[in-house]
Parts: sequence; structure tokens; C-alpha cells
Amino acid sequence: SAVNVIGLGYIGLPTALMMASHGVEVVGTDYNKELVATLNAGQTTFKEDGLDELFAKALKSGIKFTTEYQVTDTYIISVPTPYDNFSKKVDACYVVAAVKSVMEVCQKGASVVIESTVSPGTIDKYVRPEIEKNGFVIGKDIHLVHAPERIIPGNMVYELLHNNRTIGADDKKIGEKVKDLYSSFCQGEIVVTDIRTAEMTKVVENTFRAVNIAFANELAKICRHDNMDVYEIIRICNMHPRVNILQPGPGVGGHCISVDPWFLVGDYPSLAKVIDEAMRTNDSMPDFVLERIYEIMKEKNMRSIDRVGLYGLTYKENVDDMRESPTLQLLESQKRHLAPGLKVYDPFITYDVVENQYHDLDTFLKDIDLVVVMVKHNEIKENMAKLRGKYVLDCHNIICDLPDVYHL
Ligand code: SAJ
Repeated sequence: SAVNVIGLGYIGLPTALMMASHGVEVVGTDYNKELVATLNAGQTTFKEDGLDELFAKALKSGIKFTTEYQVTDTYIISVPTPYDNFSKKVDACYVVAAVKSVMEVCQKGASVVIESTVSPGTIDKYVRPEIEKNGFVIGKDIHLVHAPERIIPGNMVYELLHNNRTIGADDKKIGEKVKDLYSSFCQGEIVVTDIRTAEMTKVVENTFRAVNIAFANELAKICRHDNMDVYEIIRICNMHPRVNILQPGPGVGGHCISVDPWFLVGDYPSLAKVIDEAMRTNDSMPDFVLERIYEIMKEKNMRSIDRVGLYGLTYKENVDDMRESPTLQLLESQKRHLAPGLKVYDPFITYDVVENQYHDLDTFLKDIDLVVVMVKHNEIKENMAKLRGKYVLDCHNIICDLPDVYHL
């Protein structure tokens, strides 16, 4: 049986490659012609450990890439769900558009699997009617499934193979059928449940992490207030068998942890109070870093912010993804304070994104006196010695054996 994976981004591409290299007949579809051309020219479109090897294997197994939708038994939809930071709402328009295109080619008996993360209730409210509009009876003519992804950028290929997964289907038999498909490569346990539960679990998992990061960030603020070492406190607390505190940081980025919990706040404003407060705490961190920068500048008699440099533009370490990144949030906020001039460098971002951006670590360091470690890329750990003689605001507690290191 053949699969058409629709949307060849961070999730769709590795999923398509994984299935293809495990004997499934796969066609990958994306509306972006350039992306399809790049893949057909034998190149992947982003960096991930093991992705290129997986790509080579999938090509050998005969995977195809095209801009057209195919007639297959199963459609896996993994298109983006854009998010409006201002209204705190997610837009399922790409998911609905993809389903609409699938309806134009699919035949009775096909399964439509939504992998994209959606706000709970979206599939019933927007996807189901799109299918029914075409005269199909769901559960009889077309089977609808939600299989939310769980892989973490930076370790995607490994996690795709090993993570447990959730399959949501209102018809158990169909759930089991799609489970068999994912079992072609997934070595983790696959739980079959209903669609609404699957939608909710995905958002709740990311909310759990957001709330726990917020707790660590709040501790950092409390400890700063009375000059206590938050890292030492967390380290000792985590020696307790039932305590496992996460790490504070300069903010929370990415398209998941900083976004999904807002779905619950939006849908249950009078109930999701802890979540709401946690999200605000995480969102306040870039401003907290900015305050720390001004404090250090004052203490060290630094007059101009243009001798301050932000190291890292991506939303986390060792990836090239900048979505909702704390550094971009900080720069936005600084613009509002009418104090431009901060310098920026990231080894993973080789093209110009913001003003005063550098593409070479040595030149960047030459032009600044205070380095703010925004992202714990391996590169900075490898080049730690180059920071000697600078003031450092280490937002991740990774710089050791240097004088003049400040923390959150
Ligand atoms: N962060 C902290 N402190 C920590 C851990 C993370 O400040 O202790 C920050 C990171 O620096 C980053 C943000 O949180 O800015 C999110 O990073 P992450 O590594 O926690 O997660 P993501 O967004 O890369 O991936 C998450 C994962 N979800 C969970 O772990 C519950 C992943 O499994 C999901 O598949 C992914 O979201 C998704 O696509 O939903």
C-alpha cells in the first residue's frame, strides 16, 4: 500500500524518508517547487543528525518528490499550522487546504492522517466538514486519523525510530491499520485512542514542558532577587527522588512549546490559569535578560550597548530554526526601548536576518566587550577560551573557568 506524505518540512520529510527506507512505497508532495527541486536534485533542506544517510537510503528505495497530490491508500498531512503571536490563535488553513486537495484525488477507502499539531477540536470543527462536503461519509468512505508527532529538533531521526506514539482514530480498526503503517519503522509503543484525545495529549505534553520551564525561570528570578545560585539550588533539589526541575534560560522559543499551551489558554481562559501565568513568565525572559545587560553595563561602566553582542539567534542549540527565538524576541523588545545597536552572531545562520549581524565569531568578539550567551551551541563550548577578557552574561550556565561571568 502506498502513502502520500503532504508537506515536506521538519516533520514530513523525515517521516516520509523513514517510511520509504522501511519498505513503504512513498511519494512526498509539497506545493513549494523549489523545495521539491532541491530534494529531486539529491539534497536535503535542513540539517539533522542522520538525515542525509536516511535520505540516501530512501532514494535507493524509490521515494519520489513532486508538487502533485497522488492517488494512494493513505495520506499523511504534515503542513505547518501558522500561529499569530498577537491574537494567540493558530490557523488551520494549511491543514484544511491540504485536505481539500486530497479530496480532489482520493478514492473511497483512503485514510487521511493529520500529523500537524492542531488546537484541540480542530479536526472535528474544520477537517471533518471539508471531507463531508465532498459527499464522503467519514468512517465508511474516508477514514480520518490524527497521529501527532513527538520528535525533538536536534535528535529527530533517533526519536522518530524510538519514541512512543499516539494514534487517534474514532474507528478502532482503522487506528490499528495506521498503527501497522507506523510500526514499519517505529520501535516505540503505539497507543490507539480517539481523535479528540490524541489532539489533547499532544498539546498537553508541550504544555507540561512549558509550565516546568516557567517554574525554573521563576526560580531564576527569585534567586536573582536575593543573589542566590539558582543552578546549585536546582542541582541539589534534583537529588531528591521525586524532584526534577528543568533549566532556566533566556526564554522559550520554537514552534511548539512557546505556542501550543496558548491553545488551552485561548479555549479555557477562566480555567487554564497556571498555564497562562507560566506562558507569561517564559515570555518575560528576554526582557529579563535585557535588564541584566543594563545592570552589567552599569556595573562595568560600559556606556554604549553597541559593545554588547548576543551569541545565538536560533531558538535552541545546534539547530538552524529561528522560529519564536528568544534572541529575536529580545531584539524586538529592545527596538521598542529605542536602543538599537546590539550585535548578533550565530554559527548556524549564514545569511542576514537582523541588523548588526556577524558571520564570523572572531570579528564578532573583537567588536564587543560583553558577550550574552543566548544559545548553548556546541561551538561556544568549543571556543570558550576566546571569551577570556570579555564580560560574559551566560544565560545557560555553560561557561566555566573564566572570570567576569554573570548569570540570569
Ligand atoms: N528550554 C529551557 N529550559 C529547559 C529546556 C528547554 O529554557 O530546561 C527552552 C529551549 O531552549 C527552547 C524551548 O525551551 O527555547 C523549547 O525547546 P525543547 O528542546 O524543550 O523543545 P522543542 O520545542 O524543540 O520540541 C518540543 C518537544 N516536546 C516535548 O518535549 C514535550 C518535542 O518532543 C515535540 O515533538 C516538539 O516540541 C513539537 O514539535 O511539538
